[in-house]
Amino acid sequence: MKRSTILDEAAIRRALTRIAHEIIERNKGTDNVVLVGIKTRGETLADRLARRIEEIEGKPIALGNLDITLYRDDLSKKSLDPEVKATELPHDINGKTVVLIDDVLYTGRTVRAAMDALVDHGRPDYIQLAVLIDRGHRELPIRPDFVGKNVPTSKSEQVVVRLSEVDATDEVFIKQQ
Ligand code: 3GP
Ligand code: 5GP
Ligand code: MG
Repeated sequence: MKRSTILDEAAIRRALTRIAHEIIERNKGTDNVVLVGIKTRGETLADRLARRIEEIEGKPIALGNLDITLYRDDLSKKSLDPEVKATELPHDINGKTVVLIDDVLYTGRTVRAAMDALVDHGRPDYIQLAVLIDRGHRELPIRPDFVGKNVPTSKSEQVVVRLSEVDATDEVFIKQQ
């Protein structure tokens, strides 16, 4: 397997610290902000961002998550539509700014499904998108507001995201299938 590292542990930490500052700055604080992670690794990233933002701002931030699966039995057919499974949105999102968080942005179909689920739940004033990696190949007019790293990929490559809470290590690398 050919493998090339994109982000190591320190680089992931720095990217998340920068994104935390960007979210605070863009929204002039976080009083009206709800972070919503897309499971599984987006949820982990949302937890980390929430902790970082709370350290910086000195007060708690609203946090939720969405569980989205794809209507497919393999990951090679990229264009099938994702389905929203379970949702934990403990906070009222009406009139709020929701920041969706995912590990990798690819076709954009997962984010579209997440936005559908959000608007069923309430009417946020704004929805923003934060991703650790944007690997390109969008199939919908969706773009991230906050990006850890833009990584041009070929469709045959896979971006592997390892986060210590789930995988016992922090690393992002590209795997050639
Ligand atoms: P994660 O969100 O826990 O990281 O989509 C289900 C899981 O498979 C996701 O796990 C996602 O990261 C991972 N995955 C890896 N490569 C792909 C891919 O090319 N497409 C999709 N949809 N998921 C992928
Ligand atoms: P989408 O194609 O809808 O933008 O992405 C679908 C889901 O799969 C998202 O949760 C996204 O994070 C994940 N995903 C897509 N491509 C990759 C990839 O190459 N690596 C990883 N780790 N996740 C991916
Ligand atoms: Mg993901």
